[in-house]
Parts: sequence; structure tokens; C-alpha cells
Amino acid sequence: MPVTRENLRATVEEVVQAQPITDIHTHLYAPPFGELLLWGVDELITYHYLIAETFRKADISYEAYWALSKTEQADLIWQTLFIENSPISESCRGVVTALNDLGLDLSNRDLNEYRQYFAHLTPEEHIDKVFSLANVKEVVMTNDPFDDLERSVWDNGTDFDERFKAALRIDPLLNAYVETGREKLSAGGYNVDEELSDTALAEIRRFLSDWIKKMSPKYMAVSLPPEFAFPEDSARGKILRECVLPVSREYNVPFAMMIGVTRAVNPQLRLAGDGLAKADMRSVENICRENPNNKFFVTVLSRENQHELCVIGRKFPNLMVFGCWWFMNNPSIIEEITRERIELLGLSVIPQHSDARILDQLVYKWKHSKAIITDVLADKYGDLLDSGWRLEREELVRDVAGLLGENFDRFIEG
Ligand code: HDL
Ligand code: ZN
Repeated sequence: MPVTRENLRATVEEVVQAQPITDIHTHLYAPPFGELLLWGVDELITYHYLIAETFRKADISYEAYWALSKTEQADLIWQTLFIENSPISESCRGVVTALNDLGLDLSNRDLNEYRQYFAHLTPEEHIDKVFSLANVKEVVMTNDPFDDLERSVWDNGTDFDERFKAALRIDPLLNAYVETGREKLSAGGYNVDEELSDTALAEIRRFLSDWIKKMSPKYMAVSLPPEFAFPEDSARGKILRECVLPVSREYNVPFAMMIGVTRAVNPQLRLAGDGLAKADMRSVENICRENPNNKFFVTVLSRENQHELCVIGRKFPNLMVFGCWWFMNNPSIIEEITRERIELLGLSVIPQHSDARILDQLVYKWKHSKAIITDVLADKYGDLLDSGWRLEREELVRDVAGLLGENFDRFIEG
């Protein structure tokens, strides 16, 4: 069926809404991970984004806040950001969208009534409802072998809900090898030393191989500070070059770099205390150029790095640009980033991931992003039609399937 200027917007909206999504980076967990899977209204409201915003409005010390129970924290955040002020920030608006779309009555703003709704659900029931509402087909978790609770689940060898895929997250190995990574590896039976001798490097490769066999991860991932450099004469540089990149090639498991985070800018905010800074993107050019047989996913945290990343994506087919990460995940920036990516990279990108930490967030993070992606695609296909191109609905379905899942699958399998 031909897409015309008249039916374009409605057709794009319909196709985007109908496309089941592969969410390539989340902090969600399959039910066997127990308390690691966060869901429900108190988790939604105490999401670290809202904690940071609450301290800007509430008259409470860090110590007093952290001494509160989870319920008391949620009560304070609800009162501060939703009752005494309109919940107009993106993080607050997200909670409103999620509760509304789950069918809760927002007219009474009664937090205890909302709590009652969740009290009667099992995680499995809620997973089905949220995945269906968000039209999410599968999510990629963030799996940390250095986390004791998580490691115990993997060691028990559990068959997970097929909708939850693994990602091997290795921040302690690359960013804190001397401080914590080495010790944890030794405790796990790997013969590693601070100097990163040949034996230690072989043992780190064995560690990565062991966890790839255990998890079957979609990719290995790390978040990196703005000062990340490649090549670099450091423990990170050596482990990256001698261990991560060769193992990534050997097992055809791409390496995801999430660049630009400054950890613990305000430690008093705990998980909410991280910030960002502009990185030197020549590190991405170097690692892609020097490792043409490796595959890289890259997302960046600084708005100023986004355009550079698009241009680097044009230089290296082994680089897949993805997502509007963290402080980029706001409508004004999602729109800007998505436009420049489509203009510079066409359909060879993965425009979004949710980064959801709480199951219910899938509902709003995808609803909000799909509205923007629809706007951008409607404009871009409109430009194409205005230039004289003919477009079939099936071609639009093909293109959107790529953006919301198949580009990921093809890049991994390629
Ligand atoms: O490092 C990461 O994966 C980030 O996404 C952090 O987890 C961050 O705290 C976050 O949740 N961002 O959305
Ligand atoms: Zn994340």
C-alpha cells in the first residue's frame, strides 16, 4: 500500500506503535534474580533521578533522607515533586505516564491506593502487563559478575524468561582493576597480579570466556569516564587491548562503550550522584580503526559528543551508534540526536534504549521516545516524498523493524 503525504503521519505512527521492541540496555532482571528486579510505585518514585530532583526542593539533609525507609522516601518525593509542585520534569512525567497507563486513577493522587494495586501482583504477572503495554519483545539486562548476589544466581544455573537477555558488564575489571577488580578475580580463583603479567592477562581472558559461556551475553559492556583514551598506558588500556578485544573477536560478542560518565560528582546522592563531561572522541576513532574485526556499540553522555559520534559512525561500519543515554534521555535532546542520526547515518543506527531500572519504566520510557521517533521519521519520510520518492507501507515496516530491533540482531550476528 503506497504511503502518501496525506496518510504519512498516521502510517508512521501506526507502524512504530505496532513494532515489537528489542530494548538493548536496561537494568531490569528476570524473576530468578529476586530483589534485583525492581518494580512497583515506591521503586518508581524513589528512582535515583527523582531523588536528585527532590533535594532541590525539599528541606531535608542527606543524612535524614537516607535514614528514611523506602516508603517514607517515596512519601517525601511524592509530596515534594507531585503535590507541592507539578510533576513537570521528564522523570516525574514518566511516573505519571506509567501510573496512568497502568490504569490507576490519578485524580485522587492517593499514593496508598496505588500501593494497594501493586500489592496484589506477582512479578511474572506484572512483567507480562508491562511488556505488553510497552510492546517490548525483549530486554537486555546489565549483568555484573562482580556482584555477589547476581553471581550466586548465575552459579545456580537458572533458565530465564526468554524475554530477558544477558549483557556482561565489566566496569570493575576495566575501571577499578587495581582497587577492586583484581581482588575479586583472585577470590574467584583467577591467578592475577597487579602488574598484569602474561599469566594475569591469560587469566583475565579465561574469566571473560568463562562468563561468556555462562551468560551467553549479547555483548560485553563498560561505562567509561570522559578521560577515557585509547590507546592508553594504563591497566584499563592493557586489559582492553590484551583481553577484552581478543575475547570479543573470538566469541563474536561485541563490546559496548558508554562514554562520558563522571562517577560520584556528589557522593552524598549515592546512585544519583553521577555527572557527565565531554570526552575525547578520538579514542573511539582509534579503537574502531585499529580493530576492524571487532564490533562496537557506542553511546555517549555529552550532548556535544553526539555529532562527533555520528561522523565516526560514518567512518566505521564496525561501530553501531545507540541510544539516548541517561541525561540525553529527555525529549528536547532525543529529538535533536535522532534527527542528526537519521540525517547522517540513515537507518543504520539504534535510536533508543530505555535504561529502565524499574520494570514499570518501560511503559513511559518507550511511550515518550516512540512519540519523538515518530515525529522525526514522519518529517524525514515527508522530505523523501517531497523529493519525488515513492514509499510502500511494507518498506516503512521494514525500516522501523530495523531501528527498533533488527539492526541490533543483525549487527550481533554479522
Ligand atoms: O552506567 C549505566 O549503565 C548508567 O545507565 C547508570 O546505571 C545510571 O545510573 C542510569 O541508571 N542511567 O539511566
Ligand atoms: Zn544503564
